[in-house]
Amino acid sequence: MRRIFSGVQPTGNLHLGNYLGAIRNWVRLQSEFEDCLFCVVDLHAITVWQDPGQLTANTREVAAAMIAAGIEPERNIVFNQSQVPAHAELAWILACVARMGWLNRMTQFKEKAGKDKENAAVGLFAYPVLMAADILAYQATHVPVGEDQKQHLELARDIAQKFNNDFGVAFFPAPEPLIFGAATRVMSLRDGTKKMSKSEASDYSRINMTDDADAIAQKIRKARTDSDPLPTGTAGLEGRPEAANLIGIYAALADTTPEDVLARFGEKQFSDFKQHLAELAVAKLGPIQDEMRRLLADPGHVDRVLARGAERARALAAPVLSEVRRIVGFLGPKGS
Ligand code: AQP
Repeated sequence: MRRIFSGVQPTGNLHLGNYLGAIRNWVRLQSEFEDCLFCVVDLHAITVWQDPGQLTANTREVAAAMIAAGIEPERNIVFNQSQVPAHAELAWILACVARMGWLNRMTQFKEKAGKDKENAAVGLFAYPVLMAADILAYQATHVPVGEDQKQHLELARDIAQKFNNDFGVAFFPAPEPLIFGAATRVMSLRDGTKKMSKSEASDYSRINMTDDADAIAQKIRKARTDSDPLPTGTAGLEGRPEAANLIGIYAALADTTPEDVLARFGEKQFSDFKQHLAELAVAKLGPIQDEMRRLLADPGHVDRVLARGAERARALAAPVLSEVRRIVGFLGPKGS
């Protein structure tokens, strides 16, 4: 059995990096795998403060973006994490398997907690354990992610293996990362060495999935670049992170390679290229945004899709959790 699990946090400002690095790849994978679970990971979102009303709205927005991008909720399991208690239950058990030293090495915690580590939520530190539980609760075999999640996925593999070793079972498969596509790491429009991120303070650093055509064009026009014209080959992008990022975004949106983009725009000025990039971004994102708006006008429908997905997810996770409880030695009614 080949089963996919992947998620996006409903932390607001869903952006082009989330789309190109994750959601668009899921659309392609849904026809290649028997089972796909696509999750709005709201339990992960609250590892940093979320306004409750905003969290609800952001959860619907991420679900709408997935569906608008082409994920079919009838064919896949689309749900929000908190509706399936198995995630939190398994996370606790796995937190007792994972080692502090392993989590201490996670770079995302260091980045997000910053200098004020003492004041970070315990949940932020334990985030990768919950991510392991998300995947293992369904015995998922493949996890499509962007580059930034690679380390967390390696940890999920280590946790799965340690659980199997500790209890002398061959229960959890080691989940494989699927990192593919032309945009595994979309960078900030303000700094080509930082990834495009929801939590970056400057809105000009990212293209949000809710930005209108004017905002997209303005952000691309204002995107940081150097003063040289575009090179004619990818070797000329060396040491030019902002140029490399914009070329990469164009290539990903046009479904082509950076070489092809440079064959067309090499020696041109950024002003000219940016205009083409803005037109392409608007043409590709516009229909998705229209569909998102249509879906969000009927929140009851989105909520029903998530509720139905959660019901199916609970049914898949139930036998896995039941077996985990038996393996660990928890007493309970047979078959619970
Ligand atoms: N810049 C990016 N380029 C490519 N892929 C990306 N992803 C995130 N940023 C980029 C991928 O999107 C999926 C969902 O990410 P997430 O919602 O779990 O949040 P994150 O990885 O922590 O990324 P964000 O959007 O930057 O949020 P904040 O600012 O809150 O950290 C994942 O598959 C991720 O790889």
